[in-house]
Amino acid sequence: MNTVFPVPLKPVIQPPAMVEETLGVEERVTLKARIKTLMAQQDAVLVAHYYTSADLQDLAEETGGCVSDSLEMARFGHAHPAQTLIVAGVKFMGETAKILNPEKRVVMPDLQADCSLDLACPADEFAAFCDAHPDRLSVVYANTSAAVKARADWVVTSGIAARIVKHLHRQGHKLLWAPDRHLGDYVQRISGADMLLWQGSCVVHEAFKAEALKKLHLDHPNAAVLVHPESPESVIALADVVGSTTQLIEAVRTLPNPEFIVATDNGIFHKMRAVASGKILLEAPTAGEGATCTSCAHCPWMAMNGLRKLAAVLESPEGDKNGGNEIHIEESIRARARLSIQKMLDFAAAEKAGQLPLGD
Ligand code: CIZ
Repeated sequence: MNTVFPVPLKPVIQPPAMVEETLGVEERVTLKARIKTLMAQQDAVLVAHYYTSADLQDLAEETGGCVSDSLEMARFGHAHPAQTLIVAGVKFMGETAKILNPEKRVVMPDLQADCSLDLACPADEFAAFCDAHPDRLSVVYANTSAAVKARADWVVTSGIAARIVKHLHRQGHKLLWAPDRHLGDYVQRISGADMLLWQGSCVVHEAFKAEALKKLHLDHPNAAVLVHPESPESVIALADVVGSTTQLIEAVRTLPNPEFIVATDNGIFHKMRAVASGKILLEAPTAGEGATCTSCAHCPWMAMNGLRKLAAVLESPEGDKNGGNEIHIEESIRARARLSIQKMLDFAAAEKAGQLPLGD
């Protein structure tokens, strides 16, 4: 299988400086109480990603919301009756919530919380990529803008990407993939599909180092190595388990190993500790020979979310363009993006119901 690289390697997007919210005990308690009152008044539910702060994850669970990956965040927000969805995560997650729930108010603690993959794939360049290859179906990762999703045939998350690509490959389709080159390469290797890959990458996963990981594993021979597929191939090659956030959490919960080396955003440790309290969790190294660690296993855009900002958003008048932090998407883009997301949701539902042909 020949994988051609028709687009230049995208420079790794320079992330903003890491500014994490730090709260004293009293301020945390006060903020949480204020946010809970405001949420009840505004008929709001909080959906938080595994990579956000422990405070936001706890608050989501304490208030009947959910902490999950982006696919489950979208599903949960859609099924929940609340009229306001608060999305703690990065911009594409808020956009996905709005795409699926145009009638709801969708707000985020910080609209500047972006994603290096999304930023590395501008909609006009992606459209030109598609136009140059009209014989191929386009499959994009969820970490893209609404406009890119609107141009794509399929949207996938990391948890379902390989299964959808295998399905499309069996149907005889050739594919375009964007924007994560490592995830695309991994999916291509395990599916055997003919894929042209966009050349973006995630600032967090790009930084994991294979040589340093080997050394750490030698010091912890009983540890299972868990790797997110946005990581470089050399790191994936060392994994006992390669999977999405939800799949890696499940591995920590179910595998008998006493220790785990985890190559993904360290925000996930909060949930991992909750599901497997006695186990030792180690961050996969982002330092060592040739290190270019800029994010050091935590996404600086995810870190922009916090309780103070969430309280401020809920306190600002609804519809206030400057303070409301509400997601708005032009209707024609939203409606087209919905179609490509819906294919993924329908595929997942058919899979669950055992309605796909064997092997899909
Ligand atoms: O889809 C998500 O939530 C992301 C960004 C990663 C994952 O593996 O779940």
